[in-house]
Amino acid sequence: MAEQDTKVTAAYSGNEEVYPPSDSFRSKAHVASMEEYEEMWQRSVDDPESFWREKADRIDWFEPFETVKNVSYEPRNVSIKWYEEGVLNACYNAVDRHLDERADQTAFIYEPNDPNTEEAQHITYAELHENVCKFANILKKNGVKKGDRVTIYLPMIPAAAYAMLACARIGAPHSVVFAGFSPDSLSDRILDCESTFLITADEGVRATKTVPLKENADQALEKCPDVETVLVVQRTGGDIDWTEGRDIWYHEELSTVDAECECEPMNAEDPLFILYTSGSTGKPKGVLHTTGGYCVFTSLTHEYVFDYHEGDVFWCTADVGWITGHSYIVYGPLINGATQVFFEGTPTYPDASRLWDVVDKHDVNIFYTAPTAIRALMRQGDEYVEKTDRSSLRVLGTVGEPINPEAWRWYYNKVGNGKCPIVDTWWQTETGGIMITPLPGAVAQKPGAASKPFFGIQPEVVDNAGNIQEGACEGVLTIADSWPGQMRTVYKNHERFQNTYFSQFPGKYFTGDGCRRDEDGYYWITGRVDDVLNVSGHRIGTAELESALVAHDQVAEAAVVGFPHEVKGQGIYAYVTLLKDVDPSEELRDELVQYVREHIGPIAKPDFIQFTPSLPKTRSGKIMRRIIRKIAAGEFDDLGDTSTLADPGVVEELIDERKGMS
Ligand code: 6R9
Repeated sequence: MAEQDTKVTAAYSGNEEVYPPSDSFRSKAHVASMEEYEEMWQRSVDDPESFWREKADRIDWFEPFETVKNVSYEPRNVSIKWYEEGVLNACYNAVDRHLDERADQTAFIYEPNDPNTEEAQHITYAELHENVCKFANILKKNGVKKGDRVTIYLPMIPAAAYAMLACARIGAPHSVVFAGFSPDSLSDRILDCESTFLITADEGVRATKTVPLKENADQALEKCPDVETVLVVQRTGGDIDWTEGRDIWYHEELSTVDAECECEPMNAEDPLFILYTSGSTGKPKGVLHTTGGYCVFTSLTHEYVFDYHEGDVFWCTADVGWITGHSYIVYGPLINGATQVFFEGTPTYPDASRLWDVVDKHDVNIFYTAPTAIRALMRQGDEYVEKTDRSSLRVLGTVGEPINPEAWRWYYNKVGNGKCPIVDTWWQTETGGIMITPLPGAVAQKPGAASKPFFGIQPEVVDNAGNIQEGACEGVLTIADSWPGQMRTVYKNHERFQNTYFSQFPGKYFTGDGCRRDEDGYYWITGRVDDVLNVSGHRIGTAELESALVAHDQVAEAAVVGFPHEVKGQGIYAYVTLLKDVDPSEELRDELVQYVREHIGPIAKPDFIQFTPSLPKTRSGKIMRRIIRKIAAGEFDDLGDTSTLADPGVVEELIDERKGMS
């Protein structure tokens, strides 16, 4: 297939590359022109009530709502409610309501880790229903009731989706903890949401390795005396320890329960789940999402943003441990009755063709992944892509971090053969669903730009003082009004919710991201403006990393910053000051890397540790992060004003040490 010409059309300013949707794509798209998009967007923000009332029809309600929206962004009194009198069940919408028409349609194609030893499995909507009902009955039989929080620590196996949907079915909010997190991270999350029920597996598998999930869980539970039951799913059959009276096997329980289970009627504003995410300070926050608005928003964005049509095979490569997996593997696509690939594997196992082999094997039409995966595959060489067919692909998507234009072009030309629009979707755990993205049939794409707001979303760029910027500008990204998928609170800490998101710029939701808006009104996300790193699309707070490091008994002080990393986007750079009588050594460096890995998880492993006798600080004792960020990036020339430092000599020392390292 020929590569489509890069066009710079007269309608767009500047010399940037612009990739308009092709006529053939537009002819079948839900939204087929810029005019149509703009008209719909305008209507959605001029009269949000009628827009969101109409869109709520897409889901099934047991009892109708009256009020569409009841929101206050008043900084000390934030309250967000959508469809507040409505009664529904998220699992009913994702599963049961499809049974009349699509009982035999595949819901999930489970593609296991190793394609050479295990077959893909097709799970129909009828089978999904049976599995979820049985799972829900296991939870009920073991004492889980509406409102109880259930922690899920599972690999990417179908039971993870059954577990989430079973919780939704009985009205028990789930808290999924990514299976790559350490025992400490798991116990923190269990304790914070006071869960007494944990679901895990014996082991997970990733490429050629196994992950000792049950062992991690056992370790975590030493700190969680209130956990009464651990339901264990067998994945590998590996040896595990067993605590009688607490641990139960999923496969044994299955034969004791029946395959019918009523869906609990839930209020639109009842919690659906809690998902922890890193903030700029302290421990991760329990982001709480509720039922009605989340179902409307995830299913609507799934349909429009990916131009999803009946019969499409959709594949989001995320893990259900992240928000992307919640919204675009479990809830959004299932509510739309989609067929999806559910992928346990990794992009480079057995080799770097794996993703494209799976695309061919299951005729995937819509493919959604992270820039870090694209960059990693790009480095392996074109031959791994070129030897595959990929002609089934129609739309490509990215999420999690900005995509650099070079990786964008490779994705567009090599993976998509120059014929698939790329939707660069900006959103957050907190937003529940996609907020800024080019709609693929309507909005011409610019490599690296998240582009235009979704319906109902009103981005506002402000300066640090909160002044709204007009036209082409750069500043902090805020959102002016609420949308149905928005988080409702930080679990058990509404104060933190208000302080984090609504206090900086009163009357607006503060995203924590910086952005630029160009002459065409396109949004370009420039990265976090707070102390949160984005490593391979995963958010990690520098405060969490620093407290893990200082917990080590030879460390006096630590400061962590991000630095540009070719594959991960951002890497982790830690400055460590040791206690007075401790000498720096390679062994200690390795030990600290390992220490952080064990305390948070492999994704948090520092790439560099620089030992330093002291850190640049202001006279009031604040670490000058601007300076240590530049030094970590190897940018020594333009350090800006260092006159406020307590001891400017420290900077020279840091630079010399840094130069000695690479
Ligand atoms: C969905 C998800 C959110 C943070 C967000 C931003 C970054 C996400 C992006 C992007 C540039 C995109 N981010 N998508 N930056 N372009 N298309 O990733 O949620 O894990 O909460 O991360 O990720 O910095 O604030 P989450």
